[in-house]
Amino acid sequence: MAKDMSLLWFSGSPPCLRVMIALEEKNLQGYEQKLLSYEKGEHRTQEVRDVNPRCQLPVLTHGDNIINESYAVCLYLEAQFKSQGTQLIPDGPAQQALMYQRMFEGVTLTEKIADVIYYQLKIPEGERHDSAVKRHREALTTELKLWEGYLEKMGAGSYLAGKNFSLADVVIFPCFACCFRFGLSAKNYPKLADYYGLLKERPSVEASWTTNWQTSPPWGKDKLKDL
Ligand SMILES: N[C@@H](CCC(=O)N[C@@H](CS)C(=O)NCC(=O)O)C(=O)O
Repeated sequence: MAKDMSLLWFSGSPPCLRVMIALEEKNLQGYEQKLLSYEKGEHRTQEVRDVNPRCQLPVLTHGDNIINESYAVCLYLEAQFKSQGTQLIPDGPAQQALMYQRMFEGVTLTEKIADVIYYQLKIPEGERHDSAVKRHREALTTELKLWEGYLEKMGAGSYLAGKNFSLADVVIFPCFACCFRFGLSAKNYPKLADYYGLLKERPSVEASWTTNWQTSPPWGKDKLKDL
């Protein structure tokens, strides 16, 4: 059970999903939750600014500790609750090296996904260019093929950094969940699709799977269909 812990989150947000999966894996159910609406701008308040000057979610509060970066939250939870729930950092140096490597490659993956999915949201109308859209889509395709190759090399039923589920999966799975939510083709990325299917059945993911993950917004349904 989670004591003295609260989470500000959005439904359908990959960084928020990371934190929720980590909390479940560490058996930290029962924390206080506040679900905010991105569409209604509920994150642009003084209450949120006080815990994150960038007004971004997730924000986890544990006692007097406030953490508003999803990677930092995941590492913090594993460090504080090391012997509770799933061990999320493997023991051996080689396994740790691969785990941290994949985990932080997720930063690049996240950026490339955002460049494609949120281009219209991030770039004002007069500043958009078809050439930039094309370039971002090509860069994301190359990136996703790289991950497809990683999974192929790991073998069927494997996780991103080995035979056991780890922090690499906690942080990367939401990126792929986002891709499939926005129409990525399972046919074009069969290993990513298998991995997505494997993790979707994990109890920590099922417990964190909220309505927004079941549908895509009308503007985004086919966004990644042709990659
Ligand atoms: N680096 C942050 C990024 C968090 C982030 O981008 N959150 C988005 C939701 S997915 C957000 O709060 N966006 C609201 C905004 O930027 O106004 C993390 O990993 O926690």
